[in-house]
Formats: sequence, C-alpha cells, structure tokens
Amino acid sequence: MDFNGVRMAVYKVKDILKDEAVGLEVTLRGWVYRHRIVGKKAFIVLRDSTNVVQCVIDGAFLPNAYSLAEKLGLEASIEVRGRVKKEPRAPTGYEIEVVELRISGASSDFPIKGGEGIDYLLDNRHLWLRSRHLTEVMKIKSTVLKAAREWLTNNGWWETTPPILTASACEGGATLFEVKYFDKKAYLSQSAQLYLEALIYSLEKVWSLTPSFRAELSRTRRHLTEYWHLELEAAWYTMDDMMEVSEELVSYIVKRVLEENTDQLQLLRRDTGILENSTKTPYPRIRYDEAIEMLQRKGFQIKWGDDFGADEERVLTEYFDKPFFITHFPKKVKSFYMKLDEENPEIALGFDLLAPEGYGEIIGGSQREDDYQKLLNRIIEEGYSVNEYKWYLDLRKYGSVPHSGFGLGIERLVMWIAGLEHIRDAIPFPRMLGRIYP
Ligand code: NSS
Repeated sequence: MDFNGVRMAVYKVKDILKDEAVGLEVTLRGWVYRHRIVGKKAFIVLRDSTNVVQCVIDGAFLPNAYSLAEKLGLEASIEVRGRVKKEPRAPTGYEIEVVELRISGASSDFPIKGGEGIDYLLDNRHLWLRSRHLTEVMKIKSTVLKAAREWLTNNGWWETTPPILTASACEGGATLFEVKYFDKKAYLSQSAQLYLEALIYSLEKVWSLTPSFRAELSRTRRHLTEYWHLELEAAWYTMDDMMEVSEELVSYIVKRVLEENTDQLQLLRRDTGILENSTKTPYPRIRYDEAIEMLQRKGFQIKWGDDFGADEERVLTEYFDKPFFITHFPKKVKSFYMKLDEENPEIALGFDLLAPEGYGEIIGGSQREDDYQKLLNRIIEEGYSVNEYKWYLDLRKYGSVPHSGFGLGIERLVMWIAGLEHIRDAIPFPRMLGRIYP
C-alpha cells in the first residue's frame, strides 16, 4: 500500500495485538465494525479477517481525517496508518493512533443494525456473513475440512470426484430433487456412495467431498436441502473396520479444531470439555435393541422396528459423554444396499454415529450387500427398477468383494463442534425448505 509515495507493509490485526508491536507504525485494511465520536476524537473499531482493533483519530491534530471519520458508515472499507499503543480500555487491549485514514468503499445505512428477526437476517445473508458469529464458525469449518483431508491423505485414501447429476436414487425416492436433463429426467445426488462403490475395484480405499441434495419436507434444526457430504468406501472392510475408521477420523478432526481454533471456540463460548473427551477413542457402541430399551426406560412409547427421530436421538445422547455408535438396525428402516446379518436377515449391518450433547446423527454407514442375487432380491422387494440399477448390480458380477462405507454430514459435524443451535449457521448460504435466496 502506498501512503504519500512510501510503500508500507500491510499488517493483519492479529499480528499487532501484542506488546512487541507497540510503537510500530503500521497500515491496516478492513471494515468499520463500530464507531463513535467523543468530543473531538473519533473511535473506529476496524475489523479484518483476523480480529478487531480500535483506531483513534484526534481531530485537534488531524482535522481532515477527523471529518472523513465523521462521515463513516458502519461496514465502510478503510485503510489506516498509525502507531500501535497498549490500551487496556480498548476492545482488544491495543489501539492505533491514526495518522492517516482513507475510505476505500463508503457505506451508508448498513441494513443490519442488531435486533433483526431471523427471516430478515436470512434475506440479508450476504451481509450477515460479516458477523462475528458466522465468521468464527466458517473458520472452524475450514479447519474441519482441512483436518479431514489431512487424515485421509495420511492414511492412504484416494480422493475421487463422483457426479452430482444422477440417473438413480441412493437414499430412496422421497427426498429426490428432479431436474430436466435434456429430454430425460435426472436427479441431484443424495449420496456419492453407489459411484464410490464402483471406484473401490481399482482404488480400494476412496473418498469424496460433494454437495448432496435432499428434498426434506420439514424444516428442522438439523436438515438442509443442500449439504456437504464426506463419504468413504473401502474394499475388504467389514462394518467393524469402517466404524473404526469413522471414529479415528472424527476424533482427529476434533483434536485439530481444539488445537487450531481456541480463539473461535472461546468467542462462541463453546464449553470444550466434551470435545476434549471426544478426541479419545474408542467410542461406545450399542445395538439398536439396546437403544430401544434405553428409550423405553426413559418413557418413550417405542417398539422394535420403529426408526429414531431427533427426539429419540437427543435422549439417547444423554447416556454418553462422547460420540457413540448405534448398530444392527431393522432392515426396514435402512436402505436397500445394506448387507443383512447372516444369523438374522431382518437386521441390517448398518451403523450411525451420534454426536453427544443432544446433537444426534452425524454419520450413517454400513457394510454393503456384495452378493448379486441377494441385492437383486432387495431391489425388487423395495420396488425399484432393476434396469436403473443394472450397473450397480454388475459390480457384484465381476470380482465382488466385501466392502463398507459411510457418509458424514459436514454441517452436522460443524454444528456439534461449534455448539450451534441450528444447522443453517454451519453453511454460508443455507438451503432449506421453501428458501433459496440469496
Ligand atoms: O442418508 S445418510 O445417513 N447415508 C447416506 O447417504 C449413505 N449413502 C452414505 C454412505 O454410506 N456413503 O446420510 C449420511 C449423513 C447423515 O449421517 C447426516 O450427517 C448427513 O449425511 N445428512 C444431512 N445433513 C444435513 N441435512 C440433511 N438433510 C442431511 N441428510 C443427511
């Protein structure tokens, strides 16, 4: 940046909030987070991507900068040059004694002033993203994605790129989004699983991170219609092997967030006790039958064969202080592709991983049916078109192998780690029932 012909290093706010920076003359760029005029002084709290710092302009010495500052609106973008001072009364403990101020982009009457209702804030999501709360969550999400990629790379998994436009359902027709594909019908992917299954015959251990789409017909705190789906699939893996992979992965991600996002977790007032505990594996495992008993003991009118909703899951989480698995579900509450228990074919070798503190399911996975005839029977039993799944059945005809996989909802995981009330805050532009703007 060029001030009066002199090139100045541009600092980030976080790098000057320390005693070693006191006395330095620095240049900062950012946005007006707050500002007020007291007597002949202007106090501007400048925000950049790293933090906020108070900047003071003394009108007695800098009349021009002072009159610029008087006109500043919330969220205007500015560049300031000045000296770093320690100031315990300032919001972040230091302040800038400004010697020069420039306005890059003016802003007047910023639409978000505080106290607005949720629908208004969602309509103004493009501006609401500047809030402290959403900024901290986005940073945590970035660490979550980085950590997942680190773990997968370090453990020999191949990243792959399955399609989003698909010709068949993975998780049932009820939540399919239909799109016009030239003169045909196609669907937005609910899961990359079926395609990942095709890739294990060459790569053995594969993963992908893609958007998944679900036409969810209810608005809940944990359902989006578009979410980011991290999916793994591996040849030769049993359900137990895959559960181990999922607990290693999740505990690693939590550990990395605890290391890298101390400031964010603190700003979000996240109690980290349970997160610390969740870095330790193994995670507890219970079977569906036990979960039913646990719920009945808590007064639920639930019987064998019923599926769990958010209420059931919340109550089950009260029994645990870290994520835990539920396994061996009745086949009728799970998808057609799951392998059935050899001893009791009414039971599917599926597992869910539930986050504690009331959050519930973050992962759904299973061992897959690898026998051609059994899979064909299941497809017919569910009333699906055999022709549509011909390619998927082929995989069982040419060198079939036992294999397993799972899908992790990134926003579900972020929601739990960041301690959010609602999943919409785990994604910048949430898509939910009836809403797609902005
Ligand atoms: O339906 S899942 O339980 N399982 C599958 O889609 C498998 N085909 C994945 C696989 O084995 N490769 O969804 C997996 C996860 C689930 O546990 C949630 O964490 C998340 O995907 N999920 C969602 N997140 C946000 N919003 C919605 N609507 C949603 N649905 C699932």
